[in-house]
Amino acid sequence: MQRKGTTPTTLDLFADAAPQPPTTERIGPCSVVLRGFALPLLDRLLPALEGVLVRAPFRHMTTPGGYTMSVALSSCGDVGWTTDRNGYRYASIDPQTGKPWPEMPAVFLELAQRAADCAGFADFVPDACLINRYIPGAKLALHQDKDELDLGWPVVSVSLGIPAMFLFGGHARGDATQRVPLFHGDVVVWGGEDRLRYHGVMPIKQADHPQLGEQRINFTFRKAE
Ligand code: MD3
Ligand code: FE
Repeated sequence: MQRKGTTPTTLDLFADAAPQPPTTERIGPCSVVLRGFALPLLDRLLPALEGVLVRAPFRHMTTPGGYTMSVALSSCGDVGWTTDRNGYRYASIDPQTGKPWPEMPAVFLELAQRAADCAGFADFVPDACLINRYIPGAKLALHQDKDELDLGWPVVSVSLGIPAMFLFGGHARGDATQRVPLFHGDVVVWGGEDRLRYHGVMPIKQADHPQLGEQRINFTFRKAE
């Protein structure tokens, strides 16, 4: 990252400096990063998140292959995403509590819709919000998201807490990946031809965030049904 009027350096000495104005970066034909887009809503987002997590606490799910995910998950909305030995699916009942997933807080919906609008996807009404928690060392292997019924809708993701290096691949697992750093408050919208691209998250580096501590929380908004 470089700033006008400063000499380019490889080491960004201003990484923790005052917030920068919002910027939009295109990372694919139908994908944009909206830097800092969630920051103005943070005072409403964090209490809403706490409310969801009281009803649907983070848990480490098992993949169909028998591995325990290093990322802890929760969900809110009409349906939540779950995985176990039987496979991946969206379900209206949280298998851990036996109750419906918590309602999607209004501020979550507002953020997802505003971001989708900015990226050119009007009328996005997500019915699911997956909440991922990464602690240092946690990672997400390259995968595609294709459990949603209508892949014409985008996915909107919101990053909070310590940074992550997002891996953005192609349509085949072996395709080259580009690295996209994601920071507290960044929102990304993926749609169109990018919707089925492989993606993942590199192991999270040790760091401490003033508000969220040693963790990264990521929301992904989807229209699943
Ligand atoms: C690109 N989460 O929950 S968000 C996931 O940072 C997931 O927690 C990552 O991948 C995370 O499935 C990345 C970014 C993301 C989400 C869905 C996508 C990127 C995507 C779907 C298609 C293409
Ligand atoms: Fe994904």
